[in-house]
Amino acid sequence: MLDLFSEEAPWSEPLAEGAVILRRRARDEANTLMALVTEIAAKNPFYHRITPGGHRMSVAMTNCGDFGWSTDSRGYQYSERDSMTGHRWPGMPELFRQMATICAAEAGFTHFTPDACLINRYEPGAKLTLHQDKDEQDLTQPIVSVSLGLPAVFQFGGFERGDATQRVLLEHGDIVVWGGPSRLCYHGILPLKPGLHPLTGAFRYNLTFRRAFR
Ligand code: MD3
Ligand code: FE
Repeated sequence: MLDLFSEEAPWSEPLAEGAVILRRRARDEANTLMALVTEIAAKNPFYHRITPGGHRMSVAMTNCGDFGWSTDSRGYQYSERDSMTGHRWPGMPELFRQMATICAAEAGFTHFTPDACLINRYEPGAKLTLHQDKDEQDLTQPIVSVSLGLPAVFQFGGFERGDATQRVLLEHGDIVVWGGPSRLCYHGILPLKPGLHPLTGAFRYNLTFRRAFR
């Protein structure tokens, strides 16, 4: 018999001090979110950017919102325009803004209003080496991350690059809110395993909602 209620409801898992995974929290919105990502990418395509060290990133990126994060020969920065195109970033869809604010509040961070959304696209083999996110002005503001499509192994450690790391699988629809002390933890993504997802095909997408400037 057709059972419309067989899917598990979202659940939450504490991950570290100030960090919580809202499992499958974006599952119902995933189709709409992906359609919006496609619209954004039609205006401002995904690029593999070149880091100041001259390396081509295996993750392709675009942004939406008042500011976008990118890297080029000059460094890493938030800017109002894409230095590749000279254009302003596409606006942040209302659904993005609302989900980020609501999920931050569910994790205990009230009044979070993102001004930037970085969209990462992973293809098989793409990875993000251990790093900290500290290009934002106010590090007391959380970051909300939404994973869509193929699963990836997320790695997170401590406040020093050499600290022990834990591994967590991030799957389609998972949202993670990073605030408090966890905001400055080193983290990364292991090389993506090839696969086919019904919504995203051969890719994994990750949306991170950020407050870049006060
Ligand atoms: C922990 N993105 O864009 S999302 C990034 O899946 C980034 O694309 C990964 O790391 C991705 O900077 C991981 C989870 C995440 C995002 C931001 C964080 C974890 C975080 C900021 C601080 C601490
Ligand atoms: Fe990061």
